[in-house]
Amino acid sequence: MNRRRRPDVTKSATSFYNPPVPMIQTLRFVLGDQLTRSLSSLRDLDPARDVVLMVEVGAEATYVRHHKQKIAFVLAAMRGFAKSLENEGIRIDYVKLDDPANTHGFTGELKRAVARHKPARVVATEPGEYRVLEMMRAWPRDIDVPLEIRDDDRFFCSRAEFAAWAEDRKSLRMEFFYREMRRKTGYLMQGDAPVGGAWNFDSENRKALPRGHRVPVRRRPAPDPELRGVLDLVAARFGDHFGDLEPFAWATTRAGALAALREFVAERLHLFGDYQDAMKSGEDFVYHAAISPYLNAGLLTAREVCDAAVNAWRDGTAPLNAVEGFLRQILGWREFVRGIYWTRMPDYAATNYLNARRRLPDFYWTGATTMNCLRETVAATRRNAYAHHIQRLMVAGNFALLAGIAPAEIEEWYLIVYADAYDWVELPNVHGMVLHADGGVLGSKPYAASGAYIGRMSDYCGTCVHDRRRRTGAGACPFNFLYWNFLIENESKLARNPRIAMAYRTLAAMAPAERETLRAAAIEFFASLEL
Ligand code: FAD
Ligand code: DLZ
Ligand code: SF4
Repeated sequence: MNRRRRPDVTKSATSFYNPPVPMIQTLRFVLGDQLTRSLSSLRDLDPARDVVLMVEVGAEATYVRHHKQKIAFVLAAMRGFAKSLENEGIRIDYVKLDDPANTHGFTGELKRAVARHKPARVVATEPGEYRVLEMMRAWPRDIDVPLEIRDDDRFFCSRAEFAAWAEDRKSLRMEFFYREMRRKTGYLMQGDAPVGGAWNFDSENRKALPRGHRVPVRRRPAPDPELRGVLDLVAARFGDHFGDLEPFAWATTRAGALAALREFVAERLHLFGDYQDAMKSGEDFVYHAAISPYLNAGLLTAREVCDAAVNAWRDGTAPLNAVEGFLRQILGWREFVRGIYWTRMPDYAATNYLNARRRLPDFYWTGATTMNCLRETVAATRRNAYAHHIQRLMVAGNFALLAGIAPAEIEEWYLIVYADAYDWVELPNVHGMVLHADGGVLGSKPYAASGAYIGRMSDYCGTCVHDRRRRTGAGACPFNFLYWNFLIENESKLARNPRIAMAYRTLAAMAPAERETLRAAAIEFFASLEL
């Protein structure tokens, strides 16, 4: 069949593949975060008899009102992936957002496609979100053909394998899981022992950026031709969503994602470990990889990213502390949070161990706050639909923890604002790592920190109207009195935790009047924000 004659997925406003076509064996439904050629549902594809279904639906952009760049990224990446399959001679049924017949939901679009193609069966890969799995579980009632849901084997650890590892363990700790993953994959292993004689090199890592240090400029990927149309579509339909649409920060094709990975490995990986906790005004990416949207949507696989990092160590272009630190994020944290998500959902999301109830302050959207660290983090988030890990954890997250923001409110914010955010990865990070709302399932302690930490790891405090050295009184850094107030408010739940025992010893040594002053400062602060 002549490939050039195939309809162009970019030009049609409606489904461009028009049945009836006889003998459709399998309809293969691929979701917007499943853009991987080796996806389980595409594996045994027969181009002569199968059709791949991809659908742009309003519900996925609006069930929470995603950042404009996130929507544009997913839609442009979907179109690019469809085109690459089409170039292989695979039949695609691609429903665009502006198709007048679009029902704007996965179930409605699957039903319409089944009616169009009358396939013998439907095959899908399990989704990344519990919400969508619930939908899929109802599909056998909605469609009159057999449905096969396959494992998503793009991860190093399957759901079943994680469940087996977690079973009977009193506590689940990333460190031990990560060591299992190192043994399983052989990454940075010498027989049974870790290369370099240690499982981690954190003592060499986590430095602040030296004054005057210049971070290599992250190149913005050249815009893919597909992207312009998508940007216009998103501006027209979702213009009132949070975030800047342009300049657009992301590649949307596999080639672009691979180029971004190569650039990271060549220019930033060698200092990833040293500066993984560093923050700097105006440096939105520092030495981070900025590849999470690609990994989570499927444009890159976790294995090829880990291979690239480990090869850089083998070639001598990146040191062990950097490569191990980076590997730990992907082989360790990424797999671990997914395992927690799937073994604990749906009950996990409903827990609220610290009984946090306050509403989300408006400045998470507007950036209008005197706290410079938060202003910088929200501004970066708005610009790129990205903030690096320490901004997410120790600035936006730390504030939400200390202020007792209700888990559901801050979790929705994270799900909306980041281009890499899907429930399976966002929820455990926010609910567990940041808020300790799971009571310690994911991490042994909450990451509560005062202004001293932010002062040490960033240059934010230097230009802030608040004084990170002051606990109370005029100009005191809110992170300071909120930190002590947090410990006081949660004393009955946290004081016995050995990992924060030292802070509670300091609190115990504090004069009652000092405690009262800290409480009063926090209460006044909450009142000023109407929280
Ligand atoms: P790098 O710092 O360069 O790390 C490399 C890769 O490691 C990342 O691309 C990512 O795939 C993986 N990784 C690192 N840390 C984690 C982690 N804690 N959990 C899972 N994967 C990790 N990551 C998401 O992909 N989606 C989210 O919605 C998300 N929400 C987060 C919310 C909070 C409150 C926190 C503290 C972290 C969150 N993370 C999330 C994890 C991490 O912050 C991002 O993966 C990272 O910032 C992405 O940028 P990068 O590619 O430059 O990562
Ligand atoms: C995030 C997103 C958006 C904005 N739009 C679509 C879409 O139109 N079609 C689609 O298949 N996927 C989209 N996605 C990604 C889905 O939300 C994601 O695949 C599910 O949440 C399952 O993880
Ligand atoms: Fe943030 Fe406090 Fe530093 Fe200001 S002084 S930037 S509020 S940590």
